[in-house]
Amino acid sequence: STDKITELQEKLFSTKKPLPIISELGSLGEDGLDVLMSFLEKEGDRPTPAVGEAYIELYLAKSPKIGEFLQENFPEGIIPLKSERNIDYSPIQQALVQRKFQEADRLTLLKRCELAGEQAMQRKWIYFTEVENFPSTDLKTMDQLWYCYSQGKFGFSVQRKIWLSLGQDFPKLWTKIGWKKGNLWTRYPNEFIWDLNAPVGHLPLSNQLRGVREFASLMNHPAWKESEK
Ligand code: UYC
Repeated sequence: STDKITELQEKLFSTKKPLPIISELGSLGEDGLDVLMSFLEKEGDRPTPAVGEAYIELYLAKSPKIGEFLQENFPEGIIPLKSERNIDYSPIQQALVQRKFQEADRLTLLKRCELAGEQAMQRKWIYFTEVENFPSTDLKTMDQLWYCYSQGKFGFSVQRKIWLSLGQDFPKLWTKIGWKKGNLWTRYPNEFIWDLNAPVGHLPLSNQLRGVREFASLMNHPAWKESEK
């Protein structure tokens, strides 16, 4: 077992596909978790899905020693919760590390309303013109939270990549990410898949009840173009 752990440790620091190794180490008890802590010490300042997965494995282990390590080194998780409008994104981070995806989705809509301002908070939905004025910093924070705490499956930038690959065709995107089956819309909330078995890009949701323009503004936001350069 020590041999096994040493082997996984070596692989972890050299492979291009660390995610399965991290999950395996997470299931191998204290010695495996020690490797994950050293992985976080080394890589924790560069958030990736691998770093997020290691953080979650450690967080869910619920050991006092590990709790102290996380509290000391990553009190706010592994994503810097930057906001240009003084918005607190820690509730989304809290939900995601516990893999409570439905709650994280509700919070992500709530925070988008907060970002849009007082009127959007009252009406509980967002105009596309408000999305255009969202600071890139805040959108990227929400996107990184979803991306890094979902093994790279979820997030606005993931949805955008798929949308671009489909020639910016929204109906094709909805089918691809499980928001529509044939002519039928997926019904909120029970028909959506609230775990990592969902199709890539399934979450977070954008309600299409008032048309596609809000989601189109999100997909077209300058935030994503900067990092694609
Ligand atoms: N809902 O169908 N949706 C709601 C989605 C549509 C509808 C919330 C997503 C189609 C109604 C979320 C899809 C449609 C409500 C989503 C989807 C429709 C509602 C809660 C696939 C009918 C009640 C947050 C594209 C044909 C609320 C919110 C209301 C809620 C998400 C109906 C997250 C991704 C066109 C009646 N749907 N939604 O926004 O406002 O309220 O009346 O997209």
